[in-house]
Amino acid sequence: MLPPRGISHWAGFRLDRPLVMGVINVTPDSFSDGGRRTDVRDAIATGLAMAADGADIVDIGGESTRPGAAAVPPDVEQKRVLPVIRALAAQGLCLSVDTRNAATMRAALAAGARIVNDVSALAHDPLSAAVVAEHGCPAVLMHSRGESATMYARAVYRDVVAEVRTELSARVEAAVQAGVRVEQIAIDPGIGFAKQGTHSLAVLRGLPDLVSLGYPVLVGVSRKSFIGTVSREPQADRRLGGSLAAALFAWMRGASILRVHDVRETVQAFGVWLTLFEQGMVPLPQHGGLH
Ligand code: PMM
Repeated sequence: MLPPRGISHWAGFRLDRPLVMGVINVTPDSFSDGGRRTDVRDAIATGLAMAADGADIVDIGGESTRPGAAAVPPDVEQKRVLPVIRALAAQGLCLSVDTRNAATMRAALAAGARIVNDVSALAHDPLSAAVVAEHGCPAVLMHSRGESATMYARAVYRDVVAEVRTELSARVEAAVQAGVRVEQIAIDPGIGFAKQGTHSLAVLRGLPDLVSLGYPVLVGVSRKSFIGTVSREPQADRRLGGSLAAALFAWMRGASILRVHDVRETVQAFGVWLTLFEQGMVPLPQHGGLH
C-alpha cells in the first residue's frame, strides 16, 4: 500500500496553516456516574468558547487516558459525551470524539461528531475500524503501547522514532485493510503515551520522519508531563508557556494539527508566528512534501 502524497486537506480543512484542536474532557474526578448536569453544561460552554477563540476542531472525551486511569464502561462514557456532542454539533462545531470504543464511536458519529480520535489507533476495540470504514469519517490513529496501567512498563525503545514510525505504519495498514480510506487518516506519535520524557523529546525532534509517511500529523503536547519535567512544574495547568513553545516547535517540525487545552493562547501564538513567518523573519516549517 502506498501512502498518499501531496495531502493538502484533511477532514475538510486546508493544511496550509496550523489546525487547532481544543480538548474537552468530560471526566468528573469526584463522581463516577458521569454526565452530571454541571459537567455537561460546563463542557458545552467551554466548547462554544473554544470555537469563538478559533478552534478548528473540538475534541470530546469521556474516558481519562492518563497513565494509571481506570477504564470507563462505554455506556458511562456515552452518558458523558453524547449530550455535549449533540449540543455543540447543533451549533455547527466540527467535533472529534476521543474514544477507544466502537459503540461510543458509532453513537458519537450519529450524534454529530465528524472525526474519530483513538489513542489506541483502532486497536483496542476489534469493531472500531469497521465503524470508521462504514461511516467514511476521518480518523486520528495515535501511537501507544498497552493500556494506561501498563504503558510505562512498555516505554522501552532502542530507537523511539523508528519504532513509533513502524508501529504506526502497521496500524495504518490494518485500518486500510479494514476499509478506512487513506485520505481520511491522520497519525499521532502519542506524546507521553508509553513514553518517558526523553522519548517524547526525541519524537518531537524526529517528527519529520513521521511526516514523511505522507499523512497529516497531529501532536498533543499541551500540559504533558515532559513539559513539567523540563520546566520543573508539577502542576499541569501551570504549563501554558511550555505548551506553547512545544506546539510551535511541533508545527515547525511538520505537525499539521495541534491538540491543546488553551485555545485562545495557542491561536494567538500561531497568529504572531505566522505574521513573522510571512515577513520572512522565521524559517519555513518542515512540512516535507505535504504542501
Ligand atoms: N492525549 C490525551 C488524550 N487524547 N489524543 C490524541 N490524538 N493525542 C494526544 O496526545 C492525546 C489524545 C491525554 O491528554 P489529556 O488528558 O490532557 O487530554
